[in-house]
Parts: sequence; C-alpha cells; structure tokens
Amino acid sequence: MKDRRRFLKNSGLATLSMLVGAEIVFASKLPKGYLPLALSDPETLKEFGKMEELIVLNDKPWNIETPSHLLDDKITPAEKMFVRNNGLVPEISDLRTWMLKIGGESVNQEKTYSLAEIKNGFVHHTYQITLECGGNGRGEFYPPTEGNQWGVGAVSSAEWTGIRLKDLLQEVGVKKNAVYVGYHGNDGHLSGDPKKEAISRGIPIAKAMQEETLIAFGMNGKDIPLIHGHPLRLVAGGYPASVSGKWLTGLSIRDRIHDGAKMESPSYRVPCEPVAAGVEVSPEDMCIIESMPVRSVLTYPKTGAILNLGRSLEIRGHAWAGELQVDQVAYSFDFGSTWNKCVLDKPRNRFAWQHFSAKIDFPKKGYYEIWAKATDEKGISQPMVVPGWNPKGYLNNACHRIAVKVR
Ligand SMILES: Nc1nc2c(c(=O)[nH]1)N[C@H]1C(S)=C(S)[C@@H](COP(=O)(O)O)O[C@H]1N2
Ligand SMILES: [Mo]
Repeated sequence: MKDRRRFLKNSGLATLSMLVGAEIVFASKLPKGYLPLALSDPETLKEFGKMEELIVLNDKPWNIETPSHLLDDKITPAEKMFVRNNGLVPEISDLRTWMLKIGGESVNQEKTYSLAEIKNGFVHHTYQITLECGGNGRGEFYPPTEGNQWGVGAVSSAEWTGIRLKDLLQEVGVKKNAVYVGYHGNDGHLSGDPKKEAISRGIPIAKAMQEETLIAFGMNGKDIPLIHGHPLRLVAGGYPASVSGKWLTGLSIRDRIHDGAKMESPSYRVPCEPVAAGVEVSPEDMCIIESMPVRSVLTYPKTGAILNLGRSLEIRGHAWAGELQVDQVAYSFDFGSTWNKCVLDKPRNRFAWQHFSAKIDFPKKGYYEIWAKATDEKGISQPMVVPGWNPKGYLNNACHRIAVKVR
C-alpha cells in the first residue's frame, strides 16, 4: 500500500497525466511529492479493496461512506462496506503470533488463546449482522456536530462467521459480579503513543451472552478483510457498530461498566432526556447508546433516476431496528400525504436487516420524491425530520428520501 503511494509520488509528470487521464494544467505548480486528488482517493479505495464510488470522508483516520444505491445487495459485499476507524490500521505480519488475551476483574482465570485455538476449539456459527455507526446520519444535524459528516451510508449487513463469545466466556469462567465485557484491538492511537488505545468499548454481560454475539474470523465466506478487523473481530449486532471491536487482541471481563477509550462521555452517549439543540450537556446526564433506533434506506432506484410514464417502478431497500424486528415499511411519493405498505421480508436471523420492496405507478409526468418509513415491533416509527439533537450527532434515523423524474 505504502509502496504504491511512494511510487505515485515519485512518478514523473507524464505518468501522472496518464493516470489522471488528462493534461494536468498548471502541472509546473504542483508541489513536489503532492498526489493529485483524482489519484489519491480512487487509488486508496482500490488498495482497501473498495469500489471507487465510495466516498472518503477522512483519511486520518480512514472513514469511508457507501452511497445508498450501492447498498442494494441483501448481503453487503466487502467492496461496498463503509469503513469507520478511530485510529491507525495495524500492519499485521505473522498470524502465528496473534493472541487473544482474556482478563479483567471478573474472569475466573486469565487465559490467552492463539488464532488456531480460537478456530479449532469451539463450534463455528454464521449470522448476517447489520452494523450501523452511531454517527450515521450526523451530517443532517443543526447546529452541526463534530465528527464525520455521514449521510445515510454508514451501515452494512455482511455475513459473519466465528465462535460465540459466550462459549469462550464459559470456558474461561465468569464471576458472578461480571457486568461488562470490554474489547481491545491493536490499531494505533492517532497520536502515535503506543500506550494509548484508539478505542476500547464494550457490551453489557447479557449482550455478550447472546447467541449472535461472535468473535468472528470470517466475513462473507472469506477471512475478514484487513480494514474490517482481520484476523479477529467482536461482532455484536443491534448496538452501535462501535462496540464491534476490530483487530481484537483482548477482552476484559469487568465488574463495572468498561472504562476504556471512547466509553466516557460524550463518546457514543446521548442525553438521557431530550435537550434543546446546541446546548451543553453535563457528563452525568449522558447515557450510553445501546439498541439502535428503527431505520430504513432506499437502495433502488438511485436519486436522479429518469423513468418513463406508464411503466411501474420497483423500489427497494432495507430496514432494521437495533435489537428489535421491523414490523412494517411504508412509502410515500406525495411528500408524506399518503402512505402505502411495502412488501417486507423477515430477517435472515436476529440483527440482520430486512429487505423491502414496492411497485409504484406514477399518475403523470414530473418530479417526485420517494420517502420510506419503517416501524419497529413496538410501534415506533422513523421521524420525518431530524430527531433529537445531541452533542455528538448520534442516532439520526430520519426517513430516507430519494428524487426521481418521470417523463
Ligand atoms: N479496533 C477498532 N474497532 C472498531 C473501530 C476502531 O476504530 N478500532 N471503530 C468502530 C466503529 S465506531 C465502527 S462504526 C465500526 C466500523 O466497522 P467497519 O469499519 O468494519 O465498517 O467498527 C468499530 N470497531
Ligand atoms: Mo461508529
């Protein structure tokens, strides 16, 4: 990866122009070693195995969003999966020395597992798990909140294979006073300080004991790609994806709520009670995000599509509701005046998103917006407008909207 960047940076003008596909006007003014933007993003995306259409929001650390129309697959392929990093992607050389250390106040006996012991010592399970970043949709909050300005594409639903965390916890033995499991990964802190962790979050012990909570080594039938946590990753669906620790090297069984990096307020917390937009909220009034709210995304057609009058349009998308199931998805093409039900599939398993579709017949030529609204099994629906402002811009589950023209 680095070699490629070095190669590009040292390339002569002719090579660069050829790669950009046009003459670089003002090339004489290019600072030495500067990589034209047209090259840096697509090239890095390719190096990470990502499609060029994904959107790089940040490169230090890498944060990459998926445009909604690329989420059309029922199971998200690796090349279309969003990336959210808090630190530096580790360089992994020798998997034979990779260790997973189980410790913490509430473990009966500290134990260290090699990768082979993890893979060979326990039964394997595969689940489709939807992972949504707590900050998905942040870009719409006003006043704006700091952090990656995600649109709707910080979500994925891949098939994860691994061992149940609960099987491993049973083997090491968990004391009665255990309340939380914290994770540790070996991605570097942005400061470069080796003593600091980039992120070390976790889950309540009951969540750790769920059947679908995995220590995963596989994704979509292959090894987990490096950028998504190779060789081991904690995968816990329904909660913000920040609890699904990548590059897993340790687990701490805690007798208190885990206090690792980004567990503290305001990270991944929202005001326990709603607040007015823009106010300051004191740490004791902020609560840790657990189950994510109901949400849906329209994945077909792509916004801007032009259709012919007289042909019905099939719309498609997915809906999910944290730890709950989605009960219903409705669509509107008259700005929310009337709603019709979509056909909604059952999830493949708990914590997998649900596919929906509908056929629309437009009454006449012109501009339309298609809105989608999901309702969870408790009867809670997505809001039409951006919901409760919060200091870090989490949990915007407002209805997704796309625009089409009929001619
Ligand atoms: N070790 C480690 N695990 C991590 C992170 C990280 O920066 N380091 N980011 C978390 C966050 S905030 C999210 S949203 C998901 C993103 O997963 P993905 O990059 O595989 O899509 O990973 C989570 N696990
Ligand atoms: Mo996240």
